[in-house]
Amino acid sequence: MNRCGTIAIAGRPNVGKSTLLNRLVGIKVSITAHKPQTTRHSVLGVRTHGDAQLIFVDTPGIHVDGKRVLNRVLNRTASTALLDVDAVVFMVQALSWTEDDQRALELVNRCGAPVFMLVNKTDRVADKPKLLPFLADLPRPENLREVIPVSAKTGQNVDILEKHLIDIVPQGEHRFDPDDFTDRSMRFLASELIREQLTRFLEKELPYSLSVGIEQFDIEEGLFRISGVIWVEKSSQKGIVIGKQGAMLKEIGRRSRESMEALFGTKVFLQLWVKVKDGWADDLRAIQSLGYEGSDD
Ligand SMILES: Nc1nc2c(ncn2[C@@H]2O[C@H](COP(=O)(O)OP(=O)(O)OP(=O)(O)O)[C@@H](O)[C@H]2O)c(=O)[nH]1
Ligand SMILES: [Mg+2]
Repeated sequence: MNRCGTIAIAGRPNVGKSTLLNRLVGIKVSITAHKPQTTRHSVLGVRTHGDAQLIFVDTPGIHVDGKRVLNRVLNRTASTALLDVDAVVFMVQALSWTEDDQRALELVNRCGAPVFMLVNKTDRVADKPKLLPFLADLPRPENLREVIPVSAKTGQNVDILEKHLIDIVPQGEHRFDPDDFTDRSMRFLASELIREQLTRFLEKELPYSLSVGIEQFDIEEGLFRISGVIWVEKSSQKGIVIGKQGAMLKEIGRRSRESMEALFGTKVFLQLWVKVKDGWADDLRAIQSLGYEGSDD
């Protein structure tokens, strides 16, 4: 009898949820960056271990300061993803507990599924004994099963989590082919890889105001021909994205193309354009038109 379960990965922004998802799945299905709220969609990652299929839902980081519409939509996307799952991986960062962690804990407590609490980035803790009082004082989720110190980056202890999850998934038919690793289209993954490079290069200059659309995705013999539009809020931001004599856009394009070639295993021809869409991060309809799920109530 096969087993199949859905596991949400939740926590405040920047704790390493997407890095963990990619490690659990074995390839990059969700983009990562140092900037908070990098993940904006609930991305599914799938890994099949024999008779047990684990379907992971990466969620946007839960953040208390919900003034901007985009932030509220992201919080809503995260809490919706916690409904109806078989387990929750609640991630926090070693030696750090913030108001956002508290908010994330409240949402995790509402969902009722068993919780595995991961204390991530332990590779950054040089003085390991310091972890002990932190672990002892951590607020405990209601349905806590295990607290596991991990490093999503190095993979340390991620196998322990994986074993626990394989043990608890309920009986059920597999929803994905064993070779599938995500429910997202190549088109979506391509747009995310562009957004990843934009977020990494322009971390300080362009808070939240970027979005990417794919206008062309043609599969030719031995080549993917892709063109993408980078949407910014103001024309001044357009200049920043393009850079001096186009240098920034060229570098972002080169890196995006390389990560697409690595993910798709084929040559990619990539063209990027930058366009201005006025005030989109504050405009719910514009956000929805760019493909974000969720509503703002
Ligand atoms: N040193 C170290 N860095 C990590 C680890 N896990 C993640 N990071 C880094 O932390 C940053 C945030 O990682 P993400 O995986 O994007 O975090 P996230 O929780 O998905 O963030 P949001 O999508 O914004 O909510 C990136 O720069 C990662 O490389 C870890 O175990 N150790
Ligand atoms: Mg993320």
